[in-house]
Amino acid sequence: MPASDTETIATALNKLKIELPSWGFADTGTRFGKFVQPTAAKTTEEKFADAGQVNLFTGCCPTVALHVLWDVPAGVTAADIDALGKKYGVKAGAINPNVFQDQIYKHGSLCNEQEPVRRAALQHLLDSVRIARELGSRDISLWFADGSNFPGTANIRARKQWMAEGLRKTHAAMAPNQRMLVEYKPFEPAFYHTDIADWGMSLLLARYAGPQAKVLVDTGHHYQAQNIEQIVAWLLSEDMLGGFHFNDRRYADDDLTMGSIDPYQLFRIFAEICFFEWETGKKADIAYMVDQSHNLKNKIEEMIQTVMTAQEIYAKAAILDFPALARAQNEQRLIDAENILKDAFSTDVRPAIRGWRRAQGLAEDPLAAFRASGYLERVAKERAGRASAGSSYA
Ligand code: RM4
Ligand code: MN
Ligand code: MN
Repeated sequence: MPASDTETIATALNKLKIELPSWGFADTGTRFGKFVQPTAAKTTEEKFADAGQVNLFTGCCPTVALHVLWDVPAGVTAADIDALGKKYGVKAGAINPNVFQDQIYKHGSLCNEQEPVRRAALQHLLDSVRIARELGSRDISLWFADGSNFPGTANIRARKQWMAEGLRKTHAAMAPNQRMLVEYKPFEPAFYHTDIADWGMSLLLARYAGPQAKVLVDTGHHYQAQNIEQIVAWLLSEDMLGGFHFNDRRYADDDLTMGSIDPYQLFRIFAEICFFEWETGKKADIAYMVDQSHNLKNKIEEMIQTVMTAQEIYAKAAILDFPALARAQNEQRLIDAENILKDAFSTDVRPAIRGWRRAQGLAEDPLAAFRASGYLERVAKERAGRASAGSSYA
C-alpha cells in the first residue's frame, strides 16, 4: 500500500467516532422470546461500564446513546448520568425518547387520534429535550412506531399534520446547538401504513420542524433492493443527513452486525460520504451510531467486532481515488469507474489500521485484547442471577 494511503487511513480513522447504543448491552429478544446472557448489562451503570470497555479497546466510541425510559427513568438525574460517564470514560450521546412502549401508545403517539395521547407524547418529547440539554447531548433521536394495521382505519393526512405539529413544538423547545434527528422505517410494528415510512417523509417532516432537524438513516429500515447510498447522496446534497443507525440485515429490520451480510453496501454508503467530502471540501456533520442488539453473540464482543468492521470499511472508502473516479465518470468510462470502487474495496487495509492502533497506544487486535482482559469472566460472576429491570425492548 502506498504511504499516502496509509496516511489517508490514519486521518480518516482519527475522525471516525462511533456511538454505541445502551440497549445493545442489555438482554433483548425476538417476538418469540429472550435468550438471556449472564454477562448482559442489567442497569444503566452496567451499560456504561460495557460501553466503556468497547471504547477502551477501540479508542473511537466516546459516547453512548440513551433511551429515556430505559436509562433515564424518573428519579435518575443528569448528574447521575454524568457521574457514570466520568467513571467509565464514555459520555451520554443521542437521547432517544420512547413513545412506543406505554399502553396509551397502542394506536400511536404524536399521530394518535386522541388528543390526550398526543399531548402525553409531546410532553415526553419535551422532557427528553430538557434531559438532552442537561446532559449536554446535541442530538434528540426520534423514532415513532406510529402507524396502522388495516386499510381505512386511519386518517393518514390528519396523522401527518399531527406529527408535523408535534415535531415543530419539540423543535421550538430545543437550544440553538441541539439537533433533532427524524428516523423512518417502512413497517413494523405497524404493517399497513407507518406514519414516517421513508426518507422523503422524514425529510419533509424535518423541514416542517425547523432548521435544526435532519434525517436519520437506519440502514435496516428500507425495503429490499432499495438504493441506500442514493438516499445518502441526496440527503448530503440537501444538507439534511444528520445521522446513521448502522446495522445489517438479510430481510428487514434484522439488526444484524454491521457489514455481516453485505459489506459492499456499507462501503458504497461510506464511499458517497467520502466522495461528497472530497468534492465539496466540507466535512459532513453526521452522527455515526450503531443500532444493534444481539442475543446470540456476546454483546461486548459483538460491539467490538462492529466497530472494527466500521473502521475497516470506512478506511477502504477513504482511499478511493476520487480524482480518477471523477474523471472516469465524466468521460463515461464505465468499467474504469466501477473498477476504481472495486479496487478500493478489495484493498487489504487491515495492516494500516493495525499501524494506526499501535500509534494510538491501542492493541492491534481489540477483540483479542478484550478477551484476554478477563472482564467477561468477572462480570459474569457479579451479574449472575440478577434480573434486568426493563432496560431494553422485548
Ligand atoms: C427501532 C428503531 C429505533 C430504536 C428502536 C429500539 O426499530 O431502529 O432507532 O431505538 O428500534
Ligand atoms: Mn434505529
Ligand atoms: Mn430498527
